[in-house]
Amino acid sequence: MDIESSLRTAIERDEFELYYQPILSSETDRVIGAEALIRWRKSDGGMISPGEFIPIAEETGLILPIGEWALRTACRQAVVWRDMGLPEITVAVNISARQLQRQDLAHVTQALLEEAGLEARLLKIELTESAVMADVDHAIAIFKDLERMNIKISVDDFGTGYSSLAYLKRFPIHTLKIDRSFINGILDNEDDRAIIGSIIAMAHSLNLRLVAEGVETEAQYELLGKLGCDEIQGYYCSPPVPAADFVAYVQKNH
Ligand code: G
Ligand code: G
Ligand code: MN
Ligand code: NA
Repeated sequence: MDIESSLRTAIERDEFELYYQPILSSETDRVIGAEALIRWRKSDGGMISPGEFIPIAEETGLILPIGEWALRTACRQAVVWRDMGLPEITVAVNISARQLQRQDLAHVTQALLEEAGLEARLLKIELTESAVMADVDHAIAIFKDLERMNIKISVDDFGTGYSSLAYLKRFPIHTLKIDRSFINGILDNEDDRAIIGSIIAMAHSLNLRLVAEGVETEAQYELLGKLGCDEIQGYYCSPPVPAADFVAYVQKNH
């Protein structure tokens, strides 16, 4: 079977799973969020990475049902964590351009929140800079709907596209996630450090929160905290892990 036909049946066969990567506050060093990242385990046991199948899901439109499954699953998981009495954790779900193009993203999201019984403020929607820029007026309209519903929006992979912070000011967004390509060099490259410093300063002047992605070492973690970065995500803290391991991580780091 080709990957497209296997993808078509993967939801019915329950082959998808969400992993969760912790996001820490640099102020408290505690877990305040999780990014949900989809995993596909085929019936033969083989794992296919999202980097491989998400583009196909986008081309074929299968990202619509898969994306809805991911949103529903993440909302339910957040309710489970809340009801376990874990410290408050915001769950971020990746949404692709194709999902944003739909008129009813806000409605679908509202319905899934209600179905799960999750407060809107505990959900974040992550969109890449390029998905946002693909149709700016439409994105702004959808973001306004989401904002009215009290759902926060993060711009993912920030810095890899062509948008400027001055431009993003038009959008009702809450958080910028600095792409990991900027984090790699901050310790030994003065230019990279200067770029991060100015992104942080400008973002804060626009009242945006900043997350650094791809933080892999303690030295990077410490430096980003000093530079004023609000939240940290990366292998240094933890890779994406199954839900049960995420809970263990939160309990250990609290
Ligand atoms: O998890 P990984 O570490 O391999 O993620 C690879 C890419 O797949 C990332 O760019 C991520 O944004 C994307 N991705 C992971 N899960 C989802 C999802 O549920 N929906 C969408 N649209 N993209 C996802
Ligand atoms: O949605 P986004 O494209 O930001 O997806 C995050 C991707 O980055 C996932 O594929 C995740 O597994 C990966 N990732 C998370 N932390 C790190 C890290 O510290 N280093 C690297 N190289 N990749 C990471
Ligand atoms: Mn993301
Ligand atoms: Na990213």
